[in-house]
Amino acid sequence: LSILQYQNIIVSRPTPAVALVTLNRPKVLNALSAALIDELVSALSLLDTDDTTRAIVITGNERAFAAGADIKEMKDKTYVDVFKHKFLENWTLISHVRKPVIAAVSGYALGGGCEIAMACDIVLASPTAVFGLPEIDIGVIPGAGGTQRLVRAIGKSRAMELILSGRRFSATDAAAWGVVSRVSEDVFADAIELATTIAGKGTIAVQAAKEAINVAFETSLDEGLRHERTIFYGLFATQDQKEGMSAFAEKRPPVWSHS
Ligand code: CO8
Repeated sequence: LSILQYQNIIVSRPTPAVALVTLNRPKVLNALSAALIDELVSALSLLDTDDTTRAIVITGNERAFAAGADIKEMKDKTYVDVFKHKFLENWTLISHVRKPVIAAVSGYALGGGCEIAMACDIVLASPTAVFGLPEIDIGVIPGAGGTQRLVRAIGKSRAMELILSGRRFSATDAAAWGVVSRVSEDVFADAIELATTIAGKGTIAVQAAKEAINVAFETSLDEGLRHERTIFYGLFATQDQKEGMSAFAEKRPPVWSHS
């Protein structure tokens, strides 16, 4: 990991199995330039295939998780530019990472910043976090999942109100509505602690659980239940299932081989 050097993000390893990706354009509140997104996507791809990494935390700084796509970079683009070059299309890879990804949000999570947080598996927010999809105020709409994920998270009426008005919402509202799992006084430390807990479980079961939960967003209940059962059965082919259940019967902690 020490070889992962970037200009717009910092990749570090706070605990042996956890990778921390810090968005790092503090002067512009971590505005998501194309270069930043390229680096984020590239780092996540590498971490996803790195055997030592079992959970990932994405964060910003106290003042901003990210205040959205870089408006100054976008403002002169034409339809042909964005269509032809699939502007920011690669950012969707964030939601295809197999490993658990936790967003630790402090300060602004606006526009693309809010969308990146919502694309993560778990979002923790500091009491100062400010969420919002203000794209309407710059003449566009959310373009990175906002109109889809916010509706699924908080329902149509609230999503309509927030996206059509561009109004920001607080950490407390985000927690009450289920956009974030909880408000945390020390969001950076708590996210790493949660990531470390998850990284201490059997990797295959963790990734299988994530996959099964994500199916719930994409299909009918019947299909989802079938998918869940298939994944559940599949885990009986793993060493970790043998170990986990034997350890329970033998009244000892399991030792995962992640295989
Ligand atoms: N883009 C570019 N620069 C930005 C952005 C941004 N989104 N946000 C802040 N900055 C810059 C400011 O221009 C300023 O730079 P400078 O010092 O050179 O003038 C610096 O950051 C500090 O910002 P402010 O002076 O504005 O700080 P304030 O505390 O007064 O205000 C706000 C903070 C409220 C967050 C304000 O900066 C703001 O409204 N920012 C824009 C928020 C926004 O509209 N976001 C949505 C962008 S559109 C979008 O995200 C579409 C998503 C598409 C897909 C993305 C894929 C991942």
